[in-house]
Amino acid sequence: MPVTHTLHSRRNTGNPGGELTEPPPPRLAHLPARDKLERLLRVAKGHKRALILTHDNPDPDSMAAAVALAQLLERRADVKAHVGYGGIIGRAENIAFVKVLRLPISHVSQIDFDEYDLFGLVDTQPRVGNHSLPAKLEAHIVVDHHPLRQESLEAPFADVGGDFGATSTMLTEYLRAARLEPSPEVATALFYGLKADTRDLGRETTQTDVDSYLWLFPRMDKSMLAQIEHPELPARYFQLYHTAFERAKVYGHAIITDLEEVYSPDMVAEVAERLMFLEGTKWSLAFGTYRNQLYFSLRVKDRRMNAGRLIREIFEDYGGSSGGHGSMAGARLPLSGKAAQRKALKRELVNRFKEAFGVADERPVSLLSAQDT
Ligand SMILES: [Mn+2]
Repeated sequence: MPVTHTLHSRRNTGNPGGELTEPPPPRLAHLPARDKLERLLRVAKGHKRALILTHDNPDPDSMAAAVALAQLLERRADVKAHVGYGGIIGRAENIAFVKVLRLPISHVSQIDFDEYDLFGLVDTQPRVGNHSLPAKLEAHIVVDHHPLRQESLEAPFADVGGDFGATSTMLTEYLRAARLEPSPEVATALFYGLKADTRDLGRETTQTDVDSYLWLFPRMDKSMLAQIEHPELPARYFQLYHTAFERAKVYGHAIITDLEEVYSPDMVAEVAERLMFLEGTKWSLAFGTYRNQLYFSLRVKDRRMNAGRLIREIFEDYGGSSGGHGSMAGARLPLSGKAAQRKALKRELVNRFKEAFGVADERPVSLLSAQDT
């Protein structure tokens, strides 16, 4: 059973008041897939219409997991299910992902929340602040591979914080437990979601991710995958990279770049990821503005450092929302005030990061004039 290793990985530390006479029930994330499936279907059955939401500016892992969950609810719980997202789908790969696989997803502006009686969140959690479920509505179903936030356990069904490199892996486990054959499109979506989140199984990957990858491989469509992975790119993509390289500053083992206005918030993450490839780099930070919000994206190579915790600590003080885990994290902060104030805020935030990277006193070198080591 590929999930058994998670039984030993983490213990439930939630013990409100310390007055429990019997041990708390094991957390869902630690149960075998078949038990989780049974619980999921019990929560869903009897409802009429489900809305599954990804996180905002969704990545392939989020969209694949949402579509797979919707299909699972339709076929096994008899609930009509739709997938919605907030923000925009901006990266060329992600646009191709939705188009090539003809994924049935709609923008929240096209969704009437009153039409639904069951709500799900995937690849995010209720209080993270990066999804578009209105605050007055509660999520019934939460499936996410990011670290558990205790409040998420208040949802009737919360499968959160197991050892999975991708939420797509979790959904693959559910499909297998339900003996549900995914269509080639859904299999391709899950395969690419898993591949992208684990960077080809090379980052924060567990045995369950590998098992899911191998299970999906014969079921997915290779030519569709190729169209997604090698999309045509708009001119502004190259223009953005031009800006990124031109403005990137190297501080010893850290590289930081200010992208100014970006055409899509997920490009901030892509650039942070790309600059991490610079030899000798341990920290990569990129930031940019999109529709009056400031987006930060952080990548970390040092295993002793936790990107998610660091970015949370910094943005907590500014009222922004953030998320992430060991090696990658992101944050978003609404911008107000005049240009000078915004500039000061950015400088302040960058200084906080520089301190955390241990390069506060380092003299910056422009990437374009940096010497090879
Ligand atoms: Mn994910």
